[in-house]
Amino acid sequence: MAFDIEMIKAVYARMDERINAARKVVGKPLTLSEKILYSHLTQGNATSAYQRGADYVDFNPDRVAMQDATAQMALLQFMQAGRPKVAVPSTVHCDHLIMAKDEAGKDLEIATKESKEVFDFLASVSNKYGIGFWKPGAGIIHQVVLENYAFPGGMMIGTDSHTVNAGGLGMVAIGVGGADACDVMAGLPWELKFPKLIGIKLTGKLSGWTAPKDVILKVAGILTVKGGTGCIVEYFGEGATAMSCTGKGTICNMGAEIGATTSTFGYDESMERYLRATGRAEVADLANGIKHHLTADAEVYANPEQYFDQVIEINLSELEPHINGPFSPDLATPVSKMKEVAQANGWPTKVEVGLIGSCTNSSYEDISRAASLAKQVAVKGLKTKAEFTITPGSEQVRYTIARDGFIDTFNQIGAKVFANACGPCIGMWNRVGADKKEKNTIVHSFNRNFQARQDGNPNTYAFVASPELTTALAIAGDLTFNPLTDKLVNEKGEHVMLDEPTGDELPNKGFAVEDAGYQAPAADGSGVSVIVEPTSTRLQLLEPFAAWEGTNITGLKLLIKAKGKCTTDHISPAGKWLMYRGHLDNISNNMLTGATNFFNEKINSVKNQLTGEYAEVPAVQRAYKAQGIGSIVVGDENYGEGSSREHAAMEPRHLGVRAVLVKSFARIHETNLKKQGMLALTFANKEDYNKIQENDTIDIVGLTTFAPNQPLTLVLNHDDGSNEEITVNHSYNDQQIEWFKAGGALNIIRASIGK
Ligand code: MIC
Ligand code: SF4
Repeated sequence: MAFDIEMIKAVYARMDERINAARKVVGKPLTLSEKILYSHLTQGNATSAYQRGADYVDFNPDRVAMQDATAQMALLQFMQAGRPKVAVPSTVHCDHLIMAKDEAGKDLEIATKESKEVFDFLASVSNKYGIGFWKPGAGIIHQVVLENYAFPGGMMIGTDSHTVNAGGLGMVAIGVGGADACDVMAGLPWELKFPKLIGIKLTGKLSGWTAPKDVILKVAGILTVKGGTGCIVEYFGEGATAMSCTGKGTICNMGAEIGATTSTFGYDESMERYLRATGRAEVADLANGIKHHLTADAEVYANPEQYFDQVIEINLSELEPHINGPFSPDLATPVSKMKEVAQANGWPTKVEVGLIGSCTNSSYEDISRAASLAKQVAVKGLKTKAEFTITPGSEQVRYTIARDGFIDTFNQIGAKVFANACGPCIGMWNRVGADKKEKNTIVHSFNRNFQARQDGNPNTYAFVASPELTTALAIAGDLTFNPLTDKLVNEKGEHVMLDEPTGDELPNKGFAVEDAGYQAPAADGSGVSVIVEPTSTRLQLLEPFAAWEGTNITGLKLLIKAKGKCTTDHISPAGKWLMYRGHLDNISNNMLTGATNFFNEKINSVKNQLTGEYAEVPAVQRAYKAQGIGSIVVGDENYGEGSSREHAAMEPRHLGVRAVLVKSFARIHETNLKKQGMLALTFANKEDYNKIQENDTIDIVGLTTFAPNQPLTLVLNHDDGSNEEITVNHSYNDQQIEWFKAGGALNIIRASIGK
């Protein structure tokens, strides 16, 4: 039985009217993205067309998903909103807090003990407020959502940047911070700047070694980590329809790595097959009934240049497998060029570990294709050179692949099967020897490979590839091995080639599972109590942030001028810090500890302007806070790229940083800063980054007349007594300015309780 079928019926029932209204105001055929967006307007039927990339629009998403590491903050905020029950179907998934070390069973047992307090908290809040709860071990949020909740034409938000994965089933699914999720669960509209649209036409057909992953690895190479910012990417063409639904999920999933708001595909037979295979024939039947609304109008795909802001065409028949990395997911190298490129860059070529799975690539198809390679190891007399690990995406996938013998096949090449959880992907990997910080290479089928992300070692060169190629490179133990052309030497000294991977899109015998790990909420949760111990180190109830003081903000110390890439992994690292995701004060001790200080090129070492001494970033900021002095953080391009974690915005807010001034922002992080009552500013002239000096005291002028589209002025007071003014831009609309004034969006919801 499908979850929330009545909600899906209601969405489909209104689509015809809403899409017709939209077509009228837009005045031309519609893309799929527009159909979904316009049929989820808070106002109901569209009365005017929105300008892409310019207009802020209120939407009513159909559902909300949260994972354990971000759900804690989201729900701590929701608890303050004064609502008895969530307004839309919502779920919590326990996947980020399980350390991968030995094997699934043992690791899970340890994690459930260690994080008992947090899991109990999430389970009881879910129970109380009507939220579906997926226990530790049930699987990774995005895989569980794809298997159970995603539906063509739907719109959802989730407190994780890879929520976009559900685009594989034709949704518009968007990653957000917890405060946004809190709004939607409280029944408020959700605001988004109407996105621009990128159309990607896939011609030809995937074959041989090339996998869906290679499509997105290639796209990342073309668009870079910033290229999708503010855009929805819509895929279409014969190559798209010929691909599996889960393959589409992989492509959408990693669309987060190009900064895209989300990615999506039109409803087709692959989606129908997947819905039926995952027990949702009813949804497939409903979708078949309104098929034409679940894809773009025919004119759009026939002449995409007229309807999209940018069009890219990729011929899948010619697409080579790619390997992206190290340290950035957009550094794309075709497999045939790796030898040359690795040598030129001095990348270590011995592969130490191959890791497959994660929310990006753990479908039945992925695993069966990887297993077809693992099988060849024994048959061809080979020996696997690297270590090999698997993190299945859900219990349903794990149970089914175990039944079908794939786990046994992997065990024969010495694999470790970790729990159905994020594990190494998010740095929950107790990798032996990582603390020695040796230069080494790993290859994985995950989506992100920022420095130190997987094992905490900044000298680990992590490369991203398809599960098939990851398996082949692990067998070879060599990053430069090209399975399309190269031979391996087996134990007998013979030269052998690996055969192309083969697999099944869906299990022939159907999916199976004994206990999927789902816990339904109480029908009436009013009697359920949620306990947060005041002495807890892992959970802390939130105190409201102070409102704006009503004046210009002056005398801010420069906390750090961050140099180069500053992702959310640099601002609020994960790994060991994940344990404090529910305790704002404790997690604040990781604030910006991964960022590089422009002035001394060191990580986590900034000057305390009060003493002249260098110390760790959180310590310096706490020293300012103790004196009641505010500060400002300066950054480079695409600041806050990566995760949706709002801790990266709440920590500076909590510790007294007032503004973040950068060359450009990643979307989710910019919104998170606004939501928490911070000033998110951009240089009007990017060169002004160079004017910021280490001992600057900075004033923000113009706040008493703070208004949309009106720049503010910053006065840089240098320590030689001189000062200069620079102009800074912002993207606040009227509503967001109210958040700033109230000291955060939540203060506004709080104030409305009882009204
Ligand atoms: C990630 O992939 O970086 C995460 C961990 O899933 C994050 C969420 C988080 O930081 O909790 C994300 O992508 O949003
Ligand atoms: Fe988990 Fe990694 Fe997926 Fe994020 S990207 S949800 S950490 S598996």
